[in-house]
Amino acid sequence: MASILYSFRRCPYAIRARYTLLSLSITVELREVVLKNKPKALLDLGGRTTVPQLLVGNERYSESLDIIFWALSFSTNQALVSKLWPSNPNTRVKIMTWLSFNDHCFKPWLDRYKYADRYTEQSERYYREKGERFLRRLDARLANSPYLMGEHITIADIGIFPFVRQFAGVNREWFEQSRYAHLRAWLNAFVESESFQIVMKKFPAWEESQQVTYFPESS
Ligand SMILES: N[C@@H](CCC(=O)N[C@@H](CS)C(=O)NCC(=O)O)C(=O)O
Repeated sequence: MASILYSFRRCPYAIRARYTLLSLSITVELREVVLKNKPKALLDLGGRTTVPQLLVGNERYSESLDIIFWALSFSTNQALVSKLWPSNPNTRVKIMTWLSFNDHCFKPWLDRYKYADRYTEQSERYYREKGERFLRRLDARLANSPYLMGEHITIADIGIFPFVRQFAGVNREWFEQSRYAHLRAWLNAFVESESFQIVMKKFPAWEESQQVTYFPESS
């Protein structure tokens, strides 16, 4: 039986999980969730009900990074695994630091920028400028290499690009003329990739009675 992934198409956490699964050619059963109407099967698991969540037999991975690390350990493509998650301890610390900064420092500003009409204490511009601190760092890094850790894509890139995409989408005109040319090129390469088209394919909300849907779909 395939592992089960509860997912939501536009969720940046779910996008990074699906992108990693696809990159490592791991097929799962996809259950597309409507956040306002979560399926009973997900609620019945108890505890966290956020997406993405992966069920592998009796094991449950209820955080996107847990899913990414499960996929890395499950894959038999060692050459690719060692590119996505290099064995060098310094590189690993750097990757985790970037991901942690993204999730804990950048994401809160992204939410405020995206929903500035709900966070009325400050202006949209204020929130954008707070988020830009991260964009500046990313852009400086990408001025010297195509990916955050150098010549090869790692889980730092996969784990961060969906959040930058959301930030860019709040005011596309602003982003397109912003000074972050390296970051734009990096983001565009992801968004225009064939993998991203597969990752973003639309699926109807999952229902218990439906036929199994696989991700990625077999071609
Ligand atoms: N830290 C979690 C965050 C996941 C998360 O917040 N997902 C959002 C969708 S983007 C969600 O499920 N929201 C619904 C809820 O909080 O009930 C992860 O890395 O997977």
